[in-house]
Amino acid sequence: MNKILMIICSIMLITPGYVFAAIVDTQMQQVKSDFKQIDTDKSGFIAPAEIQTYQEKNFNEADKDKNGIIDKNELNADKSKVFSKADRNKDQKITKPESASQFKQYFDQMDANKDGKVSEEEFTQYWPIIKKF
Ligand SMILES: [Ca+2]
Ligand SMILES: [Ca+2]
Ligand SMILES: [Ca+2]
Repeated sequence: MNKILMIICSIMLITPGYVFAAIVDTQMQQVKSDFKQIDTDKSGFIAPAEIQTYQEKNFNEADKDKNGIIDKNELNADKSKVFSKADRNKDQKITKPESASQFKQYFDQMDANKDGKVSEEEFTQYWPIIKKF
């Protein structure tokens, strides 16, 4: 976390405050809209099943030819970095189980207080790191 703080500080030094604020604002809006999208029952928390639904939906969208594997071309077309990280063995192919286990890991990372659900606060802290804005 300190590293990130340092990066943010150095960005602030070289970027005029108003530009920086605008960037952060846009990112925050994106993160919040992602949260709303994943929290389908609008409970204010993301349940494991909800992140799974999100993962499946995104997987199916990225898997253009519907063969159950996201290959190199599909990966490049898919702009969400959350999928490229799922390719553990770097063979430029992501299978559904690979993707599912990656999202389970994201969930565990985000659930900082380990209560089995991800609050908006937990989400806004980790999602930008996971998505690597
Ligand atoms: Ca929910
Ligand atoms: Ca495919
Ligand atoms: Ca939690």
